[in-house]
Amino acid sequence: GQVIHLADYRPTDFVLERVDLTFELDPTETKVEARLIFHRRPGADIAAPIVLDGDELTLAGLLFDQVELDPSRYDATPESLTVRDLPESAPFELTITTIINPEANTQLMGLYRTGDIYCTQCEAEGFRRITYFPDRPDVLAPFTVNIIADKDANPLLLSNGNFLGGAGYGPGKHFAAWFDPHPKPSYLFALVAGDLGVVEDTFTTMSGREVVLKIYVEHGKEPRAAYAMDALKRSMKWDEERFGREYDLDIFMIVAVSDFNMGAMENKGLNVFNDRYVLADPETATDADYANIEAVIAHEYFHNWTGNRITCRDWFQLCLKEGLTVYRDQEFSSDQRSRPVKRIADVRHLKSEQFPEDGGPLAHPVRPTTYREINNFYTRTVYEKGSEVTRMIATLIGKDDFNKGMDLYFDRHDGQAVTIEDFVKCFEDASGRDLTQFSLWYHQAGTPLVTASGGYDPAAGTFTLSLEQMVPATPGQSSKEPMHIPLSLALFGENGGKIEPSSVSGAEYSGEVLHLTDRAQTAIFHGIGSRPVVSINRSFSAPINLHFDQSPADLARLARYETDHFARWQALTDLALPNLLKAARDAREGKPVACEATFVETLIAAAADESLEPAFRAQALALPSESDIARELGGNNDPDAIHAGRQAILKQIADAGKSIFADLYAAMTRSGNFSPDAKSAGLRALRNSALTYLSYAEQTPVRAKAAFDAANNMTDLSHALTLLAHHFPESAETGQALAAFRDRFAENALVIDKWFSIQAGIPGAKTLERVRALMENSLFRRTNPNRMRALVGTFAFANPTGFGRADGEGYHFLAGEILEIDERNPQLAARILTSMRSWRSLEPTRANHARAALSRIEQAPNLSTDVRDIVERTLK
Ligand code: BAL
Ligand code: ZN
Repeated sequence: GQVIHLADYRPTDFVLERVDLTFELDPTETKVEARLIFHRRPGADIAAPIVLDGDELTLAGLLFDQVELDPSRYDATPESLTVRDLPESAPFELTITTIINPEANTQLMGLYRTGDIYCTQCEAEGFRRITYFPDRPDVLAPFTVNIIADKDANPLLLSNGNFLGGAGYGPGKHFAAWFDPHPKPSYLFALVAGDLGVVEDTFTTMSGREVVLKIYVEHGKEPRAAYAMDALKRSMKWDEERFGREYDLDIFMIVAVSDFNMGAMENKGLNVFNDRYVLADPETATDADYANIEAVIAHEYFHNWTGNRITCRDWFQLCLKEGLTVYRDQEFSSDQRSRPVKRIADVRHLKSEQFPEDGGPLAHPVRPTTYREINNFYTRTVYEKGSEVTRMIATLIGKDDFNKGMDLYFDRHDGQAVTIEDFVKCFEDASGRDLTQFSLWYHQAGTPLVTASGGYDPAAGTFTLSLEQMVPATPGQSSKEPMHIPLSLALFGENGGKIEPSSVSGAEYSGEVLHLTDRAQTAIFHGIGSRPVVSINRSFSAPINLHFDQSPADLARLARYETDHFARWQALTDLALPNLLKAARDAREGKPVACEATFVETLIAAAADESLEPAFRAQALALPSESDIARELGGNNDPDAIHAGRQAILKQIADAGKSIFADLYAAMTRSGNFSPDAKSAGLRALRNSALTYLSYAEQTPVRAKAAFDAANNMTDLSHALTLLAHHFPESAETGQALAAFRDRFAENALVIDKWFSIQAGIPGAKTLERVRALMENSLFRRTNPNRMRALVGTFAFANPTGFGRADGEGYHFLAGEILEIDERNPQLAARILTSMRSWRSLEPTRANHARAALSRIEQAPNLSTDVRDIVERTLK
């Protein structure tokens, strides 16, 4: 594939007026007839031909204004259809016939089969695998879709928009027609056909229109769609109340399918979901599953305005819809659940997933300027950092102006395909603030490092804070400009209570936000009567690394009385990290590992503090992960030493807090009825956390096995199984529990995914053999992306000691798998391969093995563009 540059963007020469599609569905020979009405864009070159995109297509017929076109006027290849000698300005119609094979479509892009269902995935460039088309997001048109299929096998025939009608169509067949009046780009097209069960409900919008809601799932799974339906209705209501956005069709449909590359897809009026983000009941779904379902249902629904009504001009603008929509779903979940706990979870995720991306060979700006394969840009940076950039706009200009800017965006750009510049302009116009420097967040990759140091002058009553920022070099960007970094900041007294400065000089400080705009800046806080304890980057107001040398005593103070609970958690993390880093170093040198007392005491006090939410306390007890420690260590990393050091610290906390953990575990007895709400989930999380520490202290699997046997919901059951498998892998209890779990859930694919992924995550060098054996298990399905992600993905992404075993066999195993997956599903292969992104920070022996494995992939013949792009960038 060639490199695409943002700078080369040009509007199309032809305007698409209308699309009329007819599908005659057949598993191996589906006939697609596309009637497309175009006219030449005023001002476009009158000699220009029209060039339509294709991907592995064969042209089976071409009419021009209903008449067969002379072959001298067109060229068709699998990748494009070019038609010449077109009218200067009059509209004309092309009728294009293609024959496609859904059964053979293992890429899961375009029209494919999942089980006995026909379904589509068109974002980003899947529509061109269905018919020749101007397959780019700035070409918008209303679509009419006619679907013809066998009636028995496909009682359901679905597409976007409103249902026009249906009828019999010859022996054994029927048809249905759909019309979507909202002009849309092809990536939002969807078609589903087959035999599915349905859950139905209605929602009355704020203007009083009744919308029919339908969630389609496999027959028999209808009860498991109830929570998704509830989340959908709450999302619809929230978008009306928070952003004034109302739904705009008569019907909103969700279809859950089991073979899907992404999490879900926001096709207009017809969302298609990976079934793991729809199906839930207490017996089979964890609290995390429920939270994810709520978030993904909301995310796809919110795209109806941020993505569908206002879409992207080109794929470089992907963060326009994704960053904003992640921000919206995070806000939704914060309002539905606990805001600080949601923020902690989101920041944890950002740091463990996006920071390594931003600090490695795959780093790219939130709004990139080049790509070779757009599928590889559905990244944590575009999504999660994109959300953080939106959040920073709200922090910078304040909530009122942010709301005004959003209203302006919806008013000004409804029905358009726009850019990040258009988006930012709305907030500049709403607030009167110049966001030019701020916009560097879209254009400069890399996580900024802010170094802070403070000094108190009692005589002058001033506190002086010196700040420096540095944005690391990233691929293609060797030198960076200083960014506009909004730092939420507050000063506290040594015994708590906020200290309000009388004035601040040297930096703008308003609404408790300090604006860092220069490379180095000194802010002086005046009128400070006693030594302050400073809290910087509260609520993680900016996605940065902060180096601020605070004493353990001050961190312990913040952990106790910061009014922002996110900042309390941050203080606990900042107390933990030096201990974990030292433990990793000591373990590597064979020295005994010891933990600082302030840290252990503060942590245990937080765990026991009944004034805090249980979910918060559970978050506090979940120490930074091994990959977090690796990132902080920065290089020459030995995963075994990191693991050993962290385990030693956990054991010391467990021993020190044993009686408290025992009390917690006993006190948090299960209530009779399961409820997936956030409060109940928090109680389960804290109880399970106590169980983990107790088991570390006791060093036997007995209590975990008892918890496994007593569990009445999947959260407790899978937690107990994970504890058994990860900490007592060789025990008889673990063997029994794994077997019992498999037998009980063998028929439930989503639960069996957990069974695979728990085992793939067992620390240590032996797990590779287990993973290999599991691939031969009768429950394993190579062709199912969820299953592949559960086993191979978990092993590569979430098992540093197993995947990163010293002899390099883990990396070589992955190389073999990537090449195998790539033949079938390049997108999936490329995604799993990104697990190698931090290979350069390994110690030399492992790094050499990793490089050899990557080179083996790079040198393989017939690599997909997807994998070639990732492997070459990773090695560069
Ligand atoms: N647009 C792809 C799936 C999602 O982000 O919603
Ligand atoms: Zn999205």
